[in-house]
Amino acid sequence: MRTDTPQPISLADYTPPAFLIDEVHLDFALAANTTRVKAKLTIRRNGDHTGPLVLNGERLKPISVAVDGRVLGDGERTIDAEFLTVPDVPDAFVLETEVEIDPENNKALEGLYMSGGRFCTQCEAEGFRKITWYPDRPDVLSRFTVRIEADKTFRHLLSNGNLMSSGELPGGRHFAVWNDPFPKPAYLFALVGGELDVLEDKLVTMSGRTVDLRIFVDTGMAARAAYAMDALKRSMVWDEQTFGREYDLDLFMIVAVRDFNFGAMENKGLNIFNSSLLLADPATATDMDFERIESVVAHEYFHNWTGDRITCRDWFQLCLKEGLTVFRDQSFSADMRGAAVQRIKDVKALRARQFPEDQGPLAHPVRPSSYLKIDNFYTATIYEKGAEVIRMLKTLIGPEKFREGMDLYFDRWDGHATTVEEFIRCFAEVTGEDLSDFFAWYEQAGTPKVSLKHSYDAGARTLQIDLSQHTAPTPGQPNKRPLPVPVTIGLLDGEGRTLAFERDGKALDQTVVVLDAAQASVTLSGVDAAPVISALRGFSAPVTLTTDAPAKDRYVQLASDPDLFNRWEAGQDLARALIVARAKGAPDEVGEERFAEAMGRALNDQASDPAFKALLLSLPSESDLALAIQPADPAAIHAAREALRTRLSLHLTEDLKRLHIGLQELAEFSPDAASAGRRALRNAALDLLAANPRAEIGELAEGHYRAAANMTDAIGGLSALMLVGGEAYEAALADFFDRWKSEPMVIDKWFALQARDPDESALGRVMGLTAHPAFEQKNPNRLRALVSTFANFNPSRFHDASGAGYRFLADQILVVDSFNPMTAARLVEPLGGWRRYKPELGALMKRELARIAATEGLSKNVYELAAKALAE
Ligand code: B3K
Ligand code: ZN
Repeated sequence: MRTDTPQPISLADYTPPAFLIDEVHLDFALAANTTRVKAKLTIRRNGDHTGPLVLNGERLKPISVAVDGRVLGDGERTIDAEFLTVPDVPDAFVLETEVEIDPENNKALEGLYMSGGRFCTQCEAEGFRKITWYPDRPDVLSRFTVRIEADKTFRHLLSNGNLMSSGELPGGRHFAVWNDPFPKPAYLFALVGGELDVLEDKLVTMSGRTVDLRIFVDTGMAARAAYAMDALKRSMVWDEQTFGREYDLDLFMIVAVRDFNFGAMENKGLNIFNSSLLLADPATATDMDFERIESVVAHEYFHNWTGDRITCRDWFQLCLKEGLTVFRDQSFSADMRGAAVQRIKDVKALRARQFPEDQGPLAHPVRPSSYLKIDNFYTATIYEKGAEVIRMLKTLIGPEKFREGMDLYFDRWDGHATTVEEFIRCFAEVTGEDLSDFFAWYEQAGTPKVSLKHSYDAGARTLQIDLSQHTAPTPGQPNKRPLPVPVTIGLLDGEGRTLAFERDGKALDQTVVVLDAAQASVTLSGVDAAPVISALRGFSAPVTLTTDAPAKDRYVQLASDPDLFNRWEAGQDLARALIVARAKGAPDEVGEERFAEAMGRALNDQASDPAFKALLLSLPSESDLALAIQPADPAAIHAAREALRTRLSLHLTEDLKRLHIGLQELAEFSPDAASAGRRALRNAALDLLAANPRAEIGELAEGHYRAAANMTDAIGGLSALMLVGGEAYEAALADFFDRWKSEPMVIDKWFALQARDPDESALGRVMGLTAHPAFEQKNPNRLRALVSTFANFNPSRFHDASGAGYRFLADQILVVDSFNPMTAARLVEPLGGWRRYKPELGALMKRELARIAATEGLSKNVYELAAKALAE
């Protein structure tokens, strides 16, 4: 049992740094187990701060510490597990230190570590302190010069900024010196050393400067970086055109590594990527991979302005860079791939990840006010809800004022570390509006529930809409205040035609009603017929909406709402209600049949886009449904959802088969959105056909798998075959492994696919796979492919009544925590929501959490999440 209770860090306790650093010179002598790091820091006191110099440093083997050229004796400095303290220092001085570190045995993948025989770094949030002693906080900005020396077998020696010099050294060694002219915090430092292939390109920026672009990858893989390079160039142009932001160095580099704790990292001028988010070709990557690569390349590139040039004062301001940068990458993807489809996908992700977080023990505001480990706050709330808040701001003030506010922000804060208040202040200034109420979106956790009631007066041709909001308490926030919720509304008549109306004397097709109190009403006039209300169009606010509209209105919307988000949403709402009714033991068979007919019509709508239809066909996920039925019974939800899928499958068999044949692609593979949309629809049709597994469908799926000319179709075929099961599936699975065993990223897919198997045998299979020779617990991608996919995306099997699924997850968390706390902590979430499940299950989940929390030597990362999940 752990005896020390770690102390939280609070936003209210922020104080400016005591010392500032004007120049940093780092000198690395790279060696797998004994890398030497010399640091020369030009330091001065900040303002009238007094007191000792305290620098962060962890797992460093001290060699020497000197102030102004004089080596300090033992009595003149103290070194403990977390800090170097020098009690007596002048107001301005040069500190020189030397330490030794062991990159090869660094399996936490934080600081300097080795992946695939190469050196690489990950410093955000607090990894730099594992490289050298330093004020490891984002508000200390400095200019870095970095010298790297290594054996020539480590052919490329890279760091941030521009290459100043390089050359040969005696003894088969060489060196490179890099300088980054832009002041930056230590978390943006990066270093890479090793044998790599490079894909090169160039881009001429808006002011006519030529920037060299280089993507470094595993040897032999350069061709697989072509799509990422293309995405990078499109991102650079888009940021110029959309936000007026130009790239600032002469060189932009990306390096792909296989061992990485998350997706990618925006180090200044030297992004480091998880190879799964960078390398792609049609044979080994799915359309979803291409799509994610495009968006993550853009995201990390956009950080150059929102994150690097302007950074966060402290980690409580994380959404300042992350929410804003997600908003920027979502806007980019919308422009690249179509706004409606992109919006639907973004909202699906928000609901899948952020909504459960907001309803659970880890609910926190977009800007939290305390934490134990900042690593635990790289959450869907900070990222995805953070992006929603920016989107609402733009909706409320309009696109022109939004751009003006952004320009002011870039202008005012370039080269600084700042806060969310200062960001919002820019918009308040350009609009002249008081945005203090809006700021509550950053400070209040929880998903508001908005309800809409209406009354139509045919004689007066008026429509009154009454809106109200309520947010349930979240941990530490028992009382919630109303938030300003922008609700975008349009009207349809009973035939689905747009119904114009007037608001405040203005003729309109659509309007934004701002619900800025507990309740608000609006009266629209000139409404010629009893309307179908299309509310929260485009998902104009991150809330859950309930309305008093009858189901028939949803059918009108499903057939013809011009707002495609709401057209899709209508289908989801209808499906959700039918599945919930069945899961509660009151199936609405007539309703299900009616729904199947409406889906058939939607599928045959020639005007609508295949990518959109594919989204329409996929029913709300089981975890989404678990939020709608509380306490949740995953087995009942799974059965009810499958029943509706089977009915759709039966009802639509001929349509689905026709789509499957008609959408067969004969042309050469192209990753563009339209082609990907056709493949998505074809695979969705096959998936739905497999919901009614018969020999004939088994053959169809097998044929689909065997004929696949790209990874999207191979996985589509294999997944459908998995639903049918039997020998053909086992044979295909073995074939797939054999074919791809030397491609780690494809083998990750092989593990992930089996982790999603809804069959009763899945838990046993997943546990067995942890003993497979290809399972690597120390590689986060492989671990997540199996363990996290199972716990997050296979609810009916994870929530096995015996509790064996929970025990399996807890065992994995404890083993991984002993070497990689950050990744172990990311596995805790599926247990965290135990209160939302039926009591028998909840008790078993809680038992595993208690076992985790009581484990000796547990990391702060896992402790924080387990303890919060258990707190009353
Ligand atoms: N900023 C990084 C995330 C760092 C996570 C550290 N635990 C990637 C990104 O959001 O772009
Ligand atoms: Zn980011």
